[in-house]
Amino acid sequence: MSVLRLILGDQLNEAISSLSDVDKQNDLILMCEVWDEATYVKHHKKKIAFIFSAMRHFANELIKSGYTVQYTKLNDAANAGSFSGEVNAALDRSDVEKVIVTEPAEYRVLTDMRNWDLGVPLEIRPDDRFLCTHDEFQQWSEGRKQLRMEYFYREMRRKFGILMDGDQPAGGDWNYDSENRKPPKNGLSVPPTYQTTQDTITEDVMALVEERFSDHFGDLEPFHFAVTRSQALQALDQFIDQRLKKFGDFQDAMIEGEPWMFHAHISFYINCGLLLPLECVQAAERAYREDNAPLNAAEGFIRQIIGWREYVRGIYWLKMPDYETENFLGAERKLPALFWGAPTQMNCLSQCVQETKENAYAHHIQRLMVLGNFALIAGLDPDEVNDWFMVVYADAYQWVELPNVTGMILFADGGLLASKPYAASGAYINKMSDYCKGCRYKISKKNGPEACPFNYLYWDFLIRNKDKLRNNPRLGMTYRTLERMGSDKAKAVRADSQRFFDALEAGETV
Ligand code: FAD
Ligand code: DLZ
Ligand code: SF4
Repeated sequence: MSVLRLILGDQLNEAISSLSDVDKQNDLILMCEVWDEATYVKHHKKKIAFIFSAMRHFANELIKSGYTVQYTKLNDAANAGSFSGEVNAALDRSDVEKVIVTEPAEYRVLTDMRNWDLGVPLEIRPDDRFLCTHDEFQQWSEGRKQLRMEYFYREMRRKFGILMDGDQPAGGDWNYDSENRKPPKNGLSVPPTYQTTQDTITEDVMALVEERFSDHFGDLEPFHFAVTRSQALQALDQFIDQRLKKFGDFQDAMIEGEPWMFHAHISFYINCGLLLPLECVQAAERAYREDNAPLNAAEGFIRQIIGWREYVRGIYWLKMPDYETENFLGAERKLPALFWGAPTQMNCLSQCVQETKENAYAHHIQRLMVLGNFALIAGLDPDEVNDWFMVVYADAYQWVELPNVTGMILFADGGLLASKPYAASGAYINKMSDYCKGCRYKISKKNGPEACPFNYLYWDFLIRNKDKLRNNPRLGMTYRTLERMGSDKAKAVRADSQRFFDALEAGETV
């Protein structure tokens, strides 16, 4: 009798809890490419190729290390199409006394798994790649009137002794966010991102994706993601050596034609297991301690991983399943075709969508302050926006995507995750990018057909949602400015926005 250890496509690490007590001689490892997972949303082609290639490479590495692996490829004739079907088929094939799996990262999969009827026990183990357990997050959140990332983040710093000098934060402050906002400057040179050449495993997978997923969004080629742990570690090293120094200063900056900026491009690797969050954080701290990176850069990067990443995951598990249907602002507008690449004259949106289509990646500020900001101020339906963000990025999993969309960009949870909506006029995009220079709209114009749509949609959003947002303490000044706005100006804002929405609904190019 053996134990069957199921490893999912985002659990690709030998340190995964389901393998902690593995018996190499007797136990079976099951990995499977299944239609259900590849299509529950129509993932970007690059994401499917990346996951399948990383899964196949990981299975080969396990085999080389002496494990017995049963691996089902998508096109295998007997592929059952689902996790439960594949586990049942493996149980039919072998003499198994028990199934062990690490807890799936998504609520959808865990709920399904809890209902499996296998005829042998199923043990679901905690996923200890995350630094904060569900219970710890629940305890931290209990009794707090408001949940704020900053306080959670400090707890994580203390708990793991990260960037701490004794019991004090390195440098004396917990957070150097105010030093993370330099606008792009002329002549800023961005190093090329990590690239691998494809091997035959990746080539096979790319052919499979072309054949079976040709109707999915996104460009399959060029494909240069890391697909093994050692490649992902090289990508991390390259970030630490070449980009981290400037990550802090230019974390919020956007430059046309520079999709990668000084970001790390490792979310896809951390989320699927090729990298572990703690090792990424430790690498950044080491660079700071060895004088290879300034504190604002190391702290900014570390905050994203042990702060935001763990915090959004905590909120996800605290609030699911209700979190999926939140729509505090009652937003109902359909997602416009420009999100799928239909032409738009708004240069910032056009650039961000095009880069998303090419790379299955956009950096945080593109997601938050261009794509997300537009979705918020245009009043797009949270379901449609969530679907889009799940489809288009190679790092998308619901546990991290949903809180970022519903909580961070759409304020659809009424302020649970963020203290105020991240709404902004075109002035923010103009300050932090060079997109406006190449735009048909005029950033300096506030109203009329030539005006930047972000300028009037921003005020229209505040007017439309006044009843729900007026009492938000962080919007007090904004609403006082709105109240001082003359009625002619407010009418112009409303008329311009109506004209814009009519054009959008009529399918015109806005
Ligand atoms: P860097 O900017 O270099 O940051 C380093 C790491 O910090 C990232 O790799 C990531 O692991 C973590 N991180 C940074 N910001 C966040 C955040 N807000 N939430 C969670 N982790 C964070 N991230 C995903 O991993 N998957 C998603 O599906 C996803 N959807 C998003 C949707 C929206 C609307 C927004 C605003 C953000 C989303 N993010 C998501 C967070 C963030 O944009 C990406 O993690 C980041 O852009 C990945 O690129 P990077 O590795 O270069 O990140
Ligand atoms: C994202 C993804 C895709 C596209 N396909 C598979 C697959 O065929 N098999 C698999 O084990 N995992 C896949 N994944 C990752 C899963 O969606 C992920 O493990 C679950 O959503 C739990 O987070
Ligand atoms: Fe975007 Fe407005 Fe700037 Fe055009 S002018 S790029 S729409 S912010």
